[in-house]
Amino acid sequence: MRIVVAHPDAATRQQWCSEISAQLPGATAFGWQPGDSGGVADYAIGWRPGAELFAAVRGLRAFFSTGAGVDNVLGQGGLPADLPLIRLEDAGMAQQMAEYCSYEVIRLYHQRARYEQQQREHIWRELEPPARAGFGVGVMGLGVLGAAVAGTLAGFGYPVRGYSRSPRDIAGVTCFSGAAALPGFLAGCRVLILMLPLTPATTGLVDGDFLARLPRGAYLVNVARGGLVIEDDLLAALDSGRLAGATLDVFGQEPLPSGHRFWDHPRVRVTPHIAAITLVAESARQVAAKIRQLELGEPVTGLVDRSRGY
Ligand code: NDP
Ligand code: OXD
Repeated sequence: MRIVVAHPDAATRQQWCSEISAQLPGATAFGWQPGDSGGVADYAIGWRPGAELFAAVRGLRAFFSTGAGVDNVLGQGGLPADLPLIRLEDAGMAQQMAEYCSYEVIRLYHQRARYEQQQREHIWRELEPPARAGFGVGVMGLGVLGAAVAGTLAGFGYPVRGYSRSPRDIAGVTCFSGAAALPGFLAGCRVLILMLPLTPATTGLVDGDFLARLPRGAYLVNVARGGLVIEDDLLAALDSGRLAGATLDVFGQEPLPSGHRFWDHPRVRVTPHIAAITLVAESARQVAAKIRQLELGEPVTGLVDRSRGY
């Protein structure tokens, strides 16, 4: 069996080849980048593969995304319409995501930015904590990662609400679904965490009208994809103080250009798309297990529904 790894970073490509070879003895794993000749392979694994891969490599039976999101694969074009596209499911990302989001929520609830300011000014003053019952935390997207984030925050005792396309049931989480429920969901979000995939239906969803439905002084955490948000509308809401702040891990353009206003905005916290990084060893174990199932003719989970885009 031949497995091609198409990842833009050479070291990551190499790591995937080693881990997959260790998991599937007998298989030949080889790296590919644009400009390389292709040949024949049974499976491809990659991130932003580009149309050139699919023109160069023949015989593919499935493509495995090295991320949970597949917009980077679908958005590039060239993926044959009948080639199964399989994404990572958790593979160590749910815990990271739950920790990243909990850190932001707990920091806000405990007013750590104000205490840090007080320290700079040598002020010793206890601040009144917000009423917990009024501190609604909304998680938009209740899939593998969103459900873990919502469940973890509910475990901390926050009033957590979640929103998804189809109805979900998560212990301790008030679940909303469908477009008609969106205004009611947003109205109760003191903090809104975006955990949606980037699809035709979610691109640009978070615009001025959407943000205006959040309570005044709400806080946005985007750990999903930058393309969900109309950046100018977000900046306007932050400038006016309608939104108290935003923690942004993902952006329309990555790396975030050095001149972008987000970098220095006093109400914005920026991280470089690290909310949940791909753990190669764990992910390769998951991909190898699915390859073994496919080889046996068994169905696998994580198959992307191309009509939905996730
Ligand atoms: P899943 O596919 O498991 O979950 C997606 C969720 O979003 C589902 O609950 C789905 O609803 C919901 N959804 C999709 N479209 C809509 C819509 N139009 N309206 C309402 N709800 C919708 O994805 P994961 O949880 O595994 O990952 C989520 C995203 O996180 C990824 O797509 C990726 O973009 C991002 N990500 C970011 C990382 C980072 O480091 N910043 C790392 C990893 C992932 P339903 O339940 O009805 O299907
Ligand atoms: C992913 C990501 O989709 O890293 O896994 O963003």
